[in-house]
Amino acid sequence: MAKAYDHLFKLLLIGDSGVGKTCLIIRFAEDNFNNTYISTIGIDFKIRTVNIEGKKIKLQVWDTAGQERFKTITTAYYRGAMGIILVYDITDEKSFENIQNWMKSIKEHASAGVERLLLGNKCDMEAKRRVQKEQADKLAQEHGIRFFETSAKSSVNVAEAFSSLARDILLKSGSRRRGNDNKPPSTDLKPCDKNTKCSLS
Ligand SMILES: Nc1nc2c(ncn2[C@@H]2O[C@H](COP(=O)(O)OP(=O)(O)O)[C@@H](O)[C@H]2O)c(=O)[nH]1
Ligand SMILES: [Mg+2]
Repeated sequence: MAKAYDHLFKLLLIGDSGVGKTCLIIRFAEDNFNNTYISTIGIDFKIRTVNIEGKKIKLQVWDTAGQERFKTITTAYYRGAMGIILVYDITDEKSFENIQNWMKSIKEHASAGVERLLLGNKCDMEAKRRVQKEQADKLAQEHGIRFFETSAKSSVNVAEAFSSLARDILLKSGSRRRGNDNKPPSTDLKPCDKNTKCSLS
């Protein structure tokens, strides 16, 4: 039987209560949106497998299940995470300001090499926008991470955001296995053609 997946990545979402973390996970994993109790109490995790660079990547996406309301997010939640999605709400300035605190929390609790991604959710609510795209672009650049505006409600950029994070983790793990983090593949590898033997010099 074919292997169900090539890699398993654990991802998690953090950000203030109400920014739409649970809805983003449900949109990504089930292509669904609901305003009902499930988003209030939260979920543990959901799974979706995506295809990236010819690899089947199983994404296990963890929700805070409401713990963020009580600031009780601990090291246990961050354990084993390979990617962390920081979420704010474009209609809520405070949630954007708090991204700095969530960044600190990652620094304190998560492993050093974790990939991060910034999302400004609820981009369907343009009329109520309080956070400009440029502000978030700047913040993302300062931290050297990617940024997307998303809507869990209208399904804008949700799959794109998760896939881009998974791709970054995949590329990073590939370069780590080759033992040269962030460097392009070795140039010692001679190209193969009909007349030359492939060799490593
Ligand atoms: N308009 C709009 N509302 C959203 C969006 N995502 C979530 N919401 C609403 O925001 C509220 C909080 O969402 P929830 O997923 O529970 O946030 P969480 O506390 O971060 O998990 C709910 O009423 C959702 O229906 C979105 O993309 N657009
Ligand atoms: Mg929630």
